[in-house]
Amino acid sequence: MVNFLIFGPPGSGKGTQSIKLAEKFNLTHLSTGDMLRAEIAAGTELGEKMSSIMSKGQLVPDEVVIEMIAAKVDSIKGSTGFLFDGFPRTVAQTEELEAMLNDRGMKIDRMLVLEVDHDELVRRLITRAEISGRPDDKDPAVIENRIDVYKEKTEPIIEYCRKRGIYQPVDGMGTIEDIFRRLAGYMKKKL
Ligand code: B4P
Repeated sequence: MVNFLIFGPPGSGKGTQSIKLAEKFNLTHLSTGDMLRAEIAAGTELGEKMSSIMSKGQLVPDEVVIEMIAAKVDSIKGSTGFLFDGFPRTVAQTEELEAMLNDRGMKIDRMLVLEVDHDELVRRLITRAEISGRPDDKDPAVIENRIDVYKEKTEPIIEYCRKRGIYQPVDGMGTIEDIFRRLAGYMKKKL
């Protein structure tokens, strides 16, 4: 099995590219953002609790996403590899993911980091708000907060992965197809 992290600030194209890459390389796509939004849509108790945190652009507690991911990984049989999208978001989540994968005879093989200019991130999210109606995309102040949270809590994972020799920066500017080709090129080298 080969496991990838797709990484980058809000609006960098993680979700967009993960869907295409998972299909091309026959990987299991796991997005914690999608899982949390599914809980909200289903009106579960967990979803209700997480909804206000997410609409403010904050991170939900580490233990919530770790539990969700572990249950999902264990429920999937016969996968050729996982593509983790939007997870991990903190160094603590990264340590937990590594431990969880190691326990199951796996590891993180590559971290692909989408690099996108600040103004382009904001533009993409504001555009998405018109279609998705996502509360965390509508308000420019919430978008800025999400970018700040990324810098403070999520970006330190890059240094953690760099030390392990699995960090791969990728130019995330340009068309969806151009970026897809770049990412696929790096992934092919590991598969
Ligand atoms: P996510 O669902 O992960 O949302 P995101 O950061 O906005 O990225 P997403 O993948 O959706 O967007 P993309 O860049 O593809 O997280 C949402 C919230 O959930 C978080 O704020 C947090 O509260 C919570 N959460 C999730 N995981 C968590 C965790 N592990 N720990 C704690 N909390 C967690 O795309 C954005 C837009 O740009 C799209 O409309 C797309 O069409 C467009 N786009 C993409 N590429 C483009 C391109 N090249 N050109 C033009 N537009 C493009």
